[in-house]
Amino acid sequence: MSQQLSLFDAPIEAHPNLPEGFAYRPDLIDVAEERDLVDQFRDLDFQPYEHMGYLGHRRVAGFGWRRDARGHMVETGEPIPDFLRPLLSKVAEFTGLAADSFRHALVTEYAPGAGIGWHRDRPPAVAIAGVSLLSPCAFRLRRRVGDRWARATQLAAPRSVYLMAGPARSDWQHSIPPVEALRYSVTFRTVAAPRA
Ligand SMILES: O=C(O)CCC(=O)C(=O)O
Repeated sequence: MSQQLSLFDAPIEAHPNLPEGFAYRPDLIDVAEERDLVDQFRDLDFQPYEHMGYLGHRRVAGFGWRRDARGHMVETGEPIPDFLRPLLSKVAEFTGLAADSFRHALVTEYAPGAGIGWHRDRPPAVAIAGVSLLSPCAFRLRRRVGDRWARATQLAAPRSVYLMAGPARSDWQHSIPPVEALRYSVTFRTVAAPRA
């Protein structure tokens, strides 16, 4: 029988102040693994993040899926590169999800002063796991409750991993305020769509 759990069986621990479906673990990788990944990023074709004419202050290199001109996610068929596979295995183990259920990988480069505004990752993304590299960030979450915002923040340390699934992905928005020093993230997404 497969050792992998389905998304619905995944052991997702909710911290009292953090949304259901959010999980965090420090030290997913060690300093040498972090350095090797950052070395490999030098060969990636980073592009400025662009969404329907809006240019973000961060650069991205994506695999498996991309956004089309209307902002819809489309499958590209480009495989997740081999150098990200050991990281994906660790992420999969952390989430309890099968590694091959993660079909989108995105490497994001945040120069000092870059962040990401409030948003929710919409379907076809189902679960998002993110690894932080080189510098910490405040990973903020919020959800509308009547006329106020419920809020939570997780400090995402370098080499840590977080998971957003269930309500943390579908009901809560997330954002990262401008970072003080160069930060990379590698986010992996499971996708609710038949393979192209
Ligand atoms: O850099 C991160 O950890 C978050 C990235 C993110 O929110 C996104 O790509 O939608």
